Amino acid sequence: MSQTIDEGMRQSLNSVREVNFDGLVGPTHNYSGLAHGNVASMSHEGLVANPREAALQGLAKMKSLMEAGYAQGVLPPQQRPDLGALRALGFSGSDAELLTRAASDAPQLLRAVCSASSMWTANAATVTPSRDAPDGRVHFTPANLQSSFHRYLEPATTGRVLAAIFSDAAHFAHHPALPATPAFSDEGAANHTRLGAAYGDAGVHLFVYGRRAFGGDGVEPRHYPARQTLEASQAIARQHGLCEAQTVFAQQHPEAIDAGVFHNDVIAVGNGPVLLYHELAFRDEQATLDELRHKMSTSLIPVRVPLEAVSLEDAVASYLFNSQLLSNADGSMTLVVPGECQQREAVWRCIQDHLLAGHNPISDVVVKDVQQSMRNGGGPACLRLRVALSGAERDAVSGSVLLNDGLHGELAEWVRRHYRDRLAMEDLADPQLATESLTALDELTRILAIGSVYPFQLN
Ligand code: SUG
Repeated sequence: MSQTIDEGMRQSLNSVREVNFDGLVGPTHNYSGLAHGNVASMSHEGLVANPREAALQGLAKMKSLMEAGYAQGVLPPQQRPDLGALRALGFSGSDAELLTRAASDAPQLLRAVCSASSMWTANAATVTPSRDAPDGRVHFTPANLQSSFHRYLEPATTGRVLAAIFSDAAHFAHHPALPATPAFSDEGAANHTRLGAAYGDAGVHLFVYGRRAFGGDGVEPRHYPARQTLEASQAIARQHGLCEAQTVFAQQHPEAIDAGVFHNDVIAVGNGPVLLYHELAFRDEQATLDELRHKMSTSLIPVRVPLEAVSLEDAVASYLFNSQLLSNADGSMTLVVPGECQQREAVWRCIQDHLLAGHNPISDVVVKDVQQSMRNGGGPACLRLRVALSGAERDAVSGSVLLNDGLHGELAEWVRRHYRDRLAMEDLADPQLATESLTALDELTRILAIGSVYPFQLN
């Protein structure tokens, strides 16, 4: 009997795969320069965006990874413009009047309520796989994203979307976003890395924070905000039932944040036992590695990129570390990098001479063009939320959100039908854009079969 259970358990653990849930780029994708401390967002303010191209670039990345054998999911964008947010801030009148008034009286607010920032689903939530949680369920906490107004608008809908997709309470547990106040500033999985042997094996959770809310020693960035607090990361670990032996909390290097590294996933990426990171990723590199080694039940494979090989400026401009590191069946790993890595000589050299030629499992580099997203500071890794799921958990996923050829075709056709190929700042006040966007999203919830998740569908 016990042998049967062990065998069943073994099979279930072997069946665990990482599913990358990419955010679909929304119809209002634009360059508003909203993200302070995000060099790409700040420097591309005012550029004319191409939402159609952005969404198709995202879908092309998803399709090619699906075709290469990786499990791929999709998450819908949010309702934008968020007219409810404008009303809550005192604007009134018809929808068209709201937009006109906001455009003339508070253009920054109009920009914020139009942002398509939910595409970066690495910031949607923090996820703990069932293997690590004491109740054997997958745990989710939407990030409160309180450090910027345009992103603070995301968690309510994110929570509904996650609850609609991961609705089976036997497998999935949902927690409320942390209090949206600076002490608990949380940016989700972008500052969380799970390390271990195979996906089905026990993991150690590396939480990276930029500052402490209470009792810090004052060593913090000086120019740009630290978006994640230690207290937020600790609260999420508590919500998910993670104990001390399963967690490592490390401070991000303040110099990196001041150079434009606004999330840990702009300077480090982990997968399985591999941690690919820049010399200036962590304030105390040695202590971070030592604690990981001590707590992991498999040997950590650190892949360190020294400052002399890649400067912080090159790291931020190329997003080398915002790559997806994906496991292959033979134990090797593929690094999915943004096209910008090819344009920086030092970075491309580092990939060839240091990463591919080094003693580590990275055997292959794949280049993806996500330039529309990159110009707002979102690379391949920002665009996806990693959810490790067993076979039974994948079967329990609701809606049509796991990508296949049919769904990809439908989504690409939907984008071509509804999205504009040009969006400038002055277009944000166009009431027609709001109508187009809602029409598209209403149809999308039917394609994805996720029910009503948007405020306009619930009222
Ligand atoms: O929060 N950009 C996002 C980019 C998020 C990238 N995510 C990860 N690193 N995981 C941000 O800074 C710019 C939007 C604008 O300017 O309209 C923006 O929000």
